[in-house]
Amino acid sequence: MLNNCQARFDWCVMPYEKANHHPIAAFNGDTSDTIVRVTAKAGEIVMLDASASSDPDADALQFSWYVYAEAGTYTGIPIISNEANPVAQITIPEDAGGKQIHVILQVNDENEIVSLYDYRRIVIDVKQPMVREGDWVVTGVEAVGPLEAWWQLGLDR
Ligand SMILES: [Ca+2]
Repeated sequence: MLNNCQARFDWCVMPYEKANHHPIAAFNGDTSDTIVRVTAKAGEIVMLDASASSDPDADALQFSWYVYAEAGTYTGIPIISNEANPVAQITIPEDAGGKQIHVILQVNDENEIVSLYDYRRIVIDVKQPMVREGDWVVTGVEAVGPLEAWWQLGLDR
């Protein structure tokens, strides 16, 4: 917050090229501010790609990926590899089926005036694995089949 105020003050008293401006965090090439929705299977490794992030001042960028556990419904903390790199990987735990995992991408610039931040939220819906009985796919006591796939209908089609 203090950093933002400092940057706004600089905007008032300095020409554009001498003030710092916010970096733009991109996820899979998307530079909007929308929440990203991803569907994954339990046990899968999901690529997290912020390599298209940029800065209007051409400042160098620092990256941080972390799980926002309080926002999700999965109670554990999934492992993120290369969490300080533009491209990271999250391993979806085997017991996360049917749960939601929220990942935060934080990008900040390396600027001599002040460092500014941009964020993205990636919401991962983990598909519920199911038990196949004959031609029917069963989740808990509720039959929802027959289905072609082992994964619950409607989550990503
Ligand atoms: Ca900047």
